[in-house]
Amino acid sequence: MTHALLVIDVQNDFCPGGALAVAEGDAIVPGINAAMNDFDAVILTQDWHPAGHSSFASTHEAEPMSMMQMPYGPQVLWPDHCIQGSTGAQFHPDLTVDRANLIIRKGFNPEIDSYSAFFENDHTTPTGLEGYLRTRGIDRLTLVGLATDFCVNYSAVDAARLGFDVAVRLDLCRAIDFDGSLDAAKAGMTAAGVVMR
Ligand code: VGL
Ligand code: ZN
Repeated sequence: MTHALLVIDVQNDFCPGGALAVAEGDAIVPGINAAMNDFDAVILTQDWHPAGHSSFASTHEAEPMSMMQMPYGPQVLWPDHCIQGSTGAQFHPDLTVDRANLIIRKGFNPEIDSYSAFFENDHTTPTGLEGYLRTRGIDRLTLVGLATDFCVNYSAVDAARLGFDVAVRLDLCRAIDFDGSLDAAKAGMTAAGVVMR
């Protein structure tokens, strides 16, 4: 099997001091760097929103972390984060970005959020990652990164549904854990056939 490491959103805004900080988000960076040597390919994702993105609470003059009904379903409204070209959108400075074969950006469509590395939140619009993996003969994925309960979760479930062999290294992930989201994510990943270790 050809095995890729998929590193989800290890960006400044998801680390302590960032706009949507995940507790200990930076603590996983050394372990991720070390793990990169064990894979046939390394792929990084980068959350990459335009200013005024529809997933931002400020766009709707709403409270951050409130919910909004979008044409594609319910959406959490986040603080402004990972704005294209900003320092917050850059990878954590200690992440070994040079080792990446591919960097895939997501969330650039102003009208649709994109938690998953494979599809936007309408579950239909592809990012192109599936084609990259298939054409390179990659059939096995290990996911690490931020946040366990949102972008790692959505990416892992989509990958499993697409037929990839999927594992999540929970020790190399950290969660937002908002309103039961971590427990729900673990249950969803288990149901989809994702192995967590
Ligand atoms: C993420 C919320 C909003 C993530 C991205 O990377 O998990 N969460 N945008
Ligand atoms: Zn985002």
